[in-house]
Amino acid sequence: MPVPVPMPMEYTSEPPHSEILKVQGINPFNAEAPTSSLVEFNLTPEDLVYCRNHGPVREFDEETYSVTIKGGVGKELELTIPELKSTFTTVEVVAALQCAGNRRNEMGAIKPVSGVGWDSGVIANCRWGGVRLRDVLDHVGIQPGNSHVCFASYATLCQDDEFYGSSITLERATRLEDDVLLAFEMNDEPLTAEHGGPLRLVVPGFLGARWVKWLDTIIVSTDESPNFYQQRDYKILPPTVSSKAEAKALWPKYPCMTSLPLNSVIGSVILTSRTSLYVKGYAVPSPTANVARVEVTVDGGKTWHDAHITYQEGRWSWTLWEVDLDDVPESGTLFCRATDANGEVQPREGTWNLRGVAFNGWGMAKW
Ligand SMILES: Nc1nc2c(c(=O)[nH]1)N[C@H]1C(S)=C(S)[C@@H](COP(=O)(O)O)O[C@H]1N2
Ligand SMILES: [Mo]
Repeated sequence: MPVPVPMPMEYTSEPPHSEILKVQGINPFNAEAPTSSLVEFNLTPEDLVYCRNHGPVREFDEETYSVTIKGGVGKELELTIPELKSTFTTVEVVAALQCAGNRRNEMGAIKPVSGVGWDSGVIANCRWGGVRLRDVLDHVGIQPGNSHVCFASYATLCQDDEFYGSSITLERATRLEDDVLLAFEMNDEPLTAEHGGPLRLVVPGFLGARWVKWLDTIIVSTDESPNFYQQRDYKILPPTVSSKAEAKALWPKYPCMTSLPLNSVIGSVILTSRTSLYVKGYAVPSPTANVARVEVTVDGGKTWHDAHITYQEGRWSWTLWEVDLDDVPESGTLFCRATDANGEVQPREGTWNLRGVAFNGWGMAKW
C-alpha cells in the first residue's frame, strides 16, 4: 500500500467509541476512565482504555495495511501486517500506556495550565503483542551515523501538523530490554482502530505521545522527528514560562520528553466502618526501575503505612496496591507515595509547567 492519502479532517466515519469513558472532547475524541474503575483490573479492559486523539480515528484493512521503512541500508522496504507476522517472531510485553497529561487537573490547581483537563484516568495497563522494532531494524540494516528512529502516521491529518509523528533514539529502539514493539495486538485481541490498529508503536515507559497509532512510516535518521508533537509540544518548560507567547521561542531549547516519572495515585477509598478505610490505587515505574513499595499516610506524612502490592507484571507494567487503615478520624486527607527498586521516592510536590505534563506529586484523596 502506498503512503495513504490523508483524509480531510473529518469525523463522520469514525468507529463507535466506548460509552463508559468520561468524555473530555469530541472531534477529536478524547476520553478517560474513572480511576476507581481502572484499579479494579490488572489488565485494562478495552472499554476502559482512554482515548487521546489529535485528529480523526480511521479504520484500515489489516490484510492490506503496510508500513514503509526508510533510511536503512539499501532500498526502502514496505511490509504488510501479514509479512511482519511471518518474517519476525511475535512477542508480548505488559506495559502501561500513559498520557503525559495524566493528573493535569492537579497541576492546574497550583496555577492554570494549557491542555485537556485530565484527571488520573489517562492510563491503561495492557498486554501488547507485536514484533520487535529491533528485529525489523536488523532486517533492513542500519547506516552508520544514524541516531534516531522517526515514526509517522500520514494516514490521519491532525490539529497541528500535516501528519502525526514522534521519534526515539536508535539506542532505545534497539536495546532488547527496552521492549519497543510494532504492535498489532492489545490484551490478546487484534488491536482496534480506536487504539491505532492495524499497527501502533509501543515504547514502554515513554509518554503515550510517542506511541504513534496507525503507524505507516518508519525513518532511520540522523535527527529527531521534526513533527509538531515532538518539537513544539510535550516538553517540560521551566516554571518561569507561563504563557504560550513566552513558550514560542523556547520550544527548541528544551529536550523532548521521554520516560514518565515514578508516580502513584489513589483510585478508591471505601469507609469500612466509622474508623476504618479500604484504599486502592495504582503506581507507575520510574525511568530506571519498577515500583518496589507504596505507602499511604493519613497525617500529612508523619507516619506511613505500607500498602499491599496486589499486581505487577515485569519491568513496564503498572502496580496495583491496596491497604486497610484502622483508627482513622471521621474525615481527613490521604496521601500515597511510591518508591522504586533503586530507592527513588515519589516527591511530595509536582513541579508546575505550562503544558501540565508529568505531574507526580503524592497521590491525594479526601474521605
Ligand atoms: N496517529 C496518532 N498517534 C497518536 C496520537 C494521535 O493523535 N495520532 N495521540 C498520541 C497520544 S498524545 C497518546 S497519549 C496516545 C493515546 O493512545 P490511545 O488513544 O490508544 O489511548 O497515542 C498517541 N499516538
Ligand atoms: Mo498524550
